[in-house]
Order: sequence, then C-alpha cells, then structure tokens
Amino acid sequence: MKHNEWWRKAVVYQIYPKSFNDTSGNGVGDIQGIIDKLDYLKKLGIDVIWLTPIYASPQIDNGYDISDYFSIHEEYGTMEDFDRLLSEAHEREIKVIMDIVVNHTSTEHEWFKESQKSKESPYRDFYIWKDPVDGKEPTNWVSKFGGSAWKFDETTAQYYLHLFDVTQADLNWENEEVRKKVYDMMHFWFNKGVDGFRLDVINLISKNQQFPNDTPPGDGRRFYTDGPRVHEYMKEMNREVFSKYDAMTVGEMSSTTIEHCIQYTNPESKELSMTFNFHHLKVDYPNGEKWALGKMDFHALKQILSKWQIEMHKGGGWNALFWCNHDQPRVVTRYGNDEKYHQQSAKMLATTIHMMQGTPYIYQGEEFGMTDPKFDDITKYRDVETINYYQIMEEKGIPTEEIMEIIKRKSRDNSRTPVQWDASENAGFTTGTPWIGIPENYQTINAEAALEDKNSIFYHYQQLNGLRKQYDVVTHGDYKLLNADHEQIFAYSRTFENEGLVVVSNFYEKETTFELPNDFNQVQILLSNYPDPSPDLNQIVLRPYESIVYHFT
Ligand code: TEU
Repeated sequence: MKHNEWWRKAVVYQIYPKSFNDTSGNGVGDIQGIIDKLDYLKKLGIDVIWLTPIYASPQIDNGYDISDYFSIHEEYGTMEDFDRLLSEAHEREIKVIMDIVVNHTSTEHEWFKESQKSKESPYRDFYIWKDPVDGKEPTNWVSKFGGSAWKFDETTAQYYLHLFDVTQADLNWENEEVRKKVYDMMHFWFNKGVDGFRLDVINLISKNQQFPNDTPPGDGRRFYTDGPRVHEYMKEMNREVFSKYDAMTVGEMSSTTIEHCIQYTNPESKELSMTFNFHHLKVDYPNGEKWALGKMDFHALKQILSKWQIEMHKGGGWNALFWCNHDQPRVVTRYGNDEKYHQQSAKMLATTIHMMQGTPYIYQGEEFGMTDPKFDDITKYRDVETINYYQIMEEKGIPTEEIMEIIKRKSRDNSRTPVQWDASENAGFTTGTPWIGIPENYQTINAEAALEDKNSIFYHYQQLNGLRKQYDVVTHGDYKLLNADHEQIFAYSRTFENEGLVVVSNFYEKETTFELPNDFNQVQILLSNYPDPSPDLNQIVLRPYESIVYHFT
C-alpha cells in the first residue's frame, strides 16, 4: 500500500538554536535569529524545521534538561517571539516541529523539586526512587554520560534514576498521572499550531520493573531499551494526542532494532511517523565503543543502511535519513574529506543519503559543508558528556594528549559550533562573544560564500530537495544495493512503477570504475558533483568522491 502523508515527501532542517544566529549580541543564538533566516531556509527548499529544545532550562545539557515545558528559555526570547516564528514560518509554507524530552526532566523542574522533598510527596512517584541495596546503588546500570545511573539523595536516603546527566532525572512512565501531564503539555503546543514533535530517546521510557542487575556486568540498557510497555505508551500517546492533529512525529531511538522500528512506524500500529536510528553512525566505533578511534567500516556502512532500507520498506515502516545532528561529529570530516575534496565529498554524502527512502534531515551548516572545529584544548569544550568523559579518563591517569585526540574526533561539540554565516568577525553569528569557539575555516566555508557560488554544496542540497518533489520514485521506490562487494562504491537502485534511479557514489579519493546494470531503457543524468560525469554507461569512471544520479524509464 502506498501512503501519502505530507511528511513522506518532506525535507527537514534541524536547528540548534544556541548556535544558529544571535541577534541580541549575548553570544547565544535566539528565536529572532531564526526568523531572520527563514528566507534562506526557504531558498534551500526545506519543508520543516525541527527546533531542538527551547524550553526553560538550566542548560546543563543545552536544553535537554527541561525545567518548565510551558515557557521559553529566556536567552532565546519570549513566547511572543515563538508565536511570531511559527506564523512567519507558516507564511512561507515551512512547518515547525518541536523537540520534546519526556524520558526525563531537569532536577530543577517543579515536579522533581516536590518529589525530592519526602517519600509522601504527591510527586514522589513521578520519578524513579529506590532504596539502596547493600548500602549501594540499586543496580549496576551506567549513565549514558558516564558513571552510575543512580544518584543518592540525602533528604530521603534513596536513589533516583538518571540515564543521562545527574541533573536529568528519569520520569516514571508507569505512573498514569505523569503520562496524562505529558499529553496535556503536548496539546498545549499543538494548540499553538506546531506541526509535530521529535521525541527525545523515546524508546527508553519503559523500564523493566524488576530493576535487575546486569549480569555479567553490562550497562543495563537491555532493561529499558524498547522496554516492556513502550509500544503500549506510544499507542496511548498517539490515541490521546497525535491522532487529533495532522502531525509528523519522529522518535529518536537509542540502540533500537528494525523490528521495533517497524512497529513504531507502520501506520497500522498507530504510534509514530518515523524513527531515527544510529547504527550507520557506529561503523567507526571500534567494538561498539564511542570513545575510541577507528576507521569507518565501509562494508558495514553499506550493509546496515541497505538492511534498514529494505526491511523497513517491507515491514511498512519509515526511516528518518541523516548523517548529522547535534550529537554527531560533522559528516564531511568523519566520512568524507574536509580539505582537498571538501566540496566533492560533502555533495557525494548528501546524494547518497538523500536518494534513499525516508524523510531526510539536514543539520544546520551541513548545507554548505561545515567541518569539525578540531579544538585541541579541553577548555574549548562545553558539552557535559565530553567534560564528564575527560574527567573520568583523567582520574584513570590517561595522558591528556591521548584523551584530547579522541575528544577532538568524537565530541558532540564538533557539530555545536556556531553557524558560519559569512567571513566577518565571529562568522556573522554574533556581535558579542560566542558561547563556544568558531572553526578557523569560517572565512572560506560560510553560507554567504556558498550562496554566491552556483556550484556550491548549498545548491547541490537545493537540487536534491527539488528531485524529491519531482520524482515519486525517490519517495516510493524499492531499494536494491548494487555491486555490494565493491571496495569503494556505494551504489543502489530505486524502482517505482515505470521509472528507476541508480545512485553511484565513490566514497574514496582513488579513481575507480563501475558498470551500470542494463535492465533499464532510456537513461538521463539527474545530478552529479563533477561538471562532466562519465557518459559511457558500460564503464563509468568515478573520480575522487564522485557521485552520479541516473534516471531510467
Ligand atoms: O540523545 C540521546 C543519545 O543517546 C545520544 O545521541 C547521546 O548523545 C549519545 O549516546 C552520547 O554518546 C538525546 C539528545 O539528542 C542529546 O542531545 C541529549 O543529550 C540526550 O538525548 C539526553 O536528553
């Protein structure tokens, strides 16, 4: 069955407000800064903006620690500013989705403050409190940001659970009242006119109520990832909230499986529109370890992306497609070449992911090839996860240079430096002092330069967005991996009714060749990242990072 909800043909642009555009001069981006760039985004051809959290927050985790779901973080502006953003975006036919964090709240949230006061507090059961076991943590579960996932609280001599930072306390989803409050809050934003939600780590909300120890010692994730009641909660949320609006919902799924994602997103399950998964961004993690340096495993990359393409399609699920977000290093530095082949590799990566089935996401700055900043010194980093990691490694006695080598490649701050708008001071991001440093390359890599160059990465993204609108095969086509064993080429076909696409990308610097399958008739080149792509279809020569999209009828 062919589904035609609007978000299946949409392209989403992710905004990390803190680093997007500062109009007040305080060194932090703001809502007015977003409004000022809406025409730029319209020109890029995107359909939806995803705003990472802009709610009131102590900002320990840059807004993923919410202290009030009903107000705007004051550095970003006011509720009036937000309403204006919404109407200005809608005027330009751009939809807006909010990022909502309901696995946990900040410990500054009123609910938590009340909950903490006593075991009898009416809010006690809003969070997950447990007695010590043998005078220690209730389980051996590990926080995603390092250390134990439990924090002892003197007031009542119990521990509370925090899967992330100690200031991010996990909500107790078993409590019906919590769920009701969350749904009411979602209605509040829908009633304002927002078009949907990105749901932060939503597959972690249901915990195994036995709270078992992970043995042999593990981090405990198997006891709360895609947990026992998660689908029940998603169905309830859909029934109580999403089904009442023409909403788009995307669940951020930590360490999930295809089977679960099919269940989350198949329209018959009535849960979510689509899911993010991260398996294709772990192919450079040696032994699954984020904080270690490894080469990208190209075969694994092809296999993983292809498996998700094929199986989600077969199961009626829907993928969110992306290389970049605010938690990942910049893809052009990571899987491409951010120096000699900056333009070519950034365009190649864009083409490879955008021509797949799903809804593509562009992370701010990706559209003109922003790179990692390569900061060497820990004082330049702001991310709580990075700083925790640094401290843990230092305590273990690991030499500073060794720690910094890893942080430089792996820190989430790699993608959080300000958008490089132009070649002026502070890259045109702020007239004040930016909250985090700016990569040295801003004088050449910036939005203004990209807009002036007809061959820039920006216009390549614009073309990709256009192709999605023009060709149904991009949205609906079946996917097939071609020449799976090729050492350098990622090639696949898409077929739908009487048309087809073949996308061929060289992921390396070395020139190579590829033979096009001859099951199609007429062929036309839709897009490439070199001015003169190979006309000989029997033996296509692909130059460094060259990528070509062929269309067949
Ligand atoms: O991230 C969830 C998550 O598990 C990761 O992407 C996380 O950043 C990574 O495992 C660390 O190595 C979401 C948000 O995107 C992230 O910014 C928040 O910090 C996190 O949830 C907690 O709300």
